[in-house]
Amino acid sequence: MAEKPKVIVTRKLPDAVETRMMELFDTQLNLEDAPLSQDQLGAAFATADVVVPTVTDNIDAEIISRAGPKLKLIANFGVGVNHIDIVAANKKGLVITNTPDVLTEDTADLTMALIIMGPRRMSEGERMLRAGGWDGWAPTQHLGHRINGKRLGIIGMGRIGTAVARRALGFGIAIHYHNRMRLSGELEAELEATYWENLDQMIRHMDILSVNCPLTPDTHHLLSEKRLAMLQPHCFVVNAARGGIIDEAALAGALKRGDIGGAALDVFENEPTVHADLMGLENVVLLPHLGSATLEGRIDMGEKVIVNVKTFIDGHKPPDRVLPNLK
Ligand code: 8YV
Repeated sequence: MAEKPKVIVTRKLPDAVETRMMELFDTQLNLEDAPLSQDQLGAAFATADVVVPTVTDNIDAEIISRAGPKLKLIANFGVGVNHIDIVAANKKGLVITNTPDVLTEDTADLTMALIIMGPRRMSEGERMLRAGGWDGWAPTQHLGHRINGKRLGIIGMGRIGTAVARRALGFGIAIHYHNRMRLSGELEAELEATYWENLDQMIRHMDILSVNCPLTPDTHHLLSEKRLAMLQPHCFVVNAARGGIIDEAALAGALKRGDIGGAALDVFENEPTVHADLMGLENVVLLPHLGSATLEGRIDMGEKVIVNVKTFIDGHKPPDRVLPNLK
């Protein structure tokens, strides 16, 4: 029997996934779940046939330069690959795969929750109650804003953006979107969606904005200070994609000054650090990157990783290959 490939997994994964990986490959697990230092990550790249990283690993050009002769595949556990220098990996001849589709519905559910929680001031209410500050119902107490009938601008209408639109439509929200590519007429009609080719024009008219695009060099600080200044004063900003798509310091400033209505964020520019000003603001919902955090989703993600590794090792094209966006 051929020797099993050495697969190094950088973080603790669900038991079912780890057990299957142990059966199929010569797998090195991280049972303590301590994030790897850059040195440990470099050592993994030097010795493995396959590395299975997550969003918490910073796979920059330096780490990629340390890849040993055996390393051929980076099978990312997660769909976003902004933490991997794809161009450097491609130059080095490394194949990259990710785990699309299986986390779409969970991430869209969480995004929809943020779309409701922010305007309805839910986490504010919970904080008040837990702090012992609730002295009973009152007609004018803690009033939020209705989401039914409002305009939602979705930035990035891929799998997750579309799944968010489907949910929001069910809540009676008007769907608007900006995307590099326009949806098919059929899908646009189904979602009753309005396409804006120009992002600057769209954001000026929205009541709620939801960021659902990947983080790439092109989308870094897409919601810049200048763009945040274009929003209506009651606009809510929702982000369950990647923190770096919004200029977090500029967002904190706009919120602090009351220039916009509020924000509901599941992701941050320098996780796990959150901008100090955001921490102190009441009209901000802050969640610890829970977008795809369901047991079912994590197991499905692990199964995707296994299929990608197995097909690659067996000499076939892995189903979820990520190619560099060459211009
Ligand atoms: C994952 C995510 O938790 O898959 C992604 O891109 O943002 C998250 O939902 C994480 O990335 C796992 O590596």
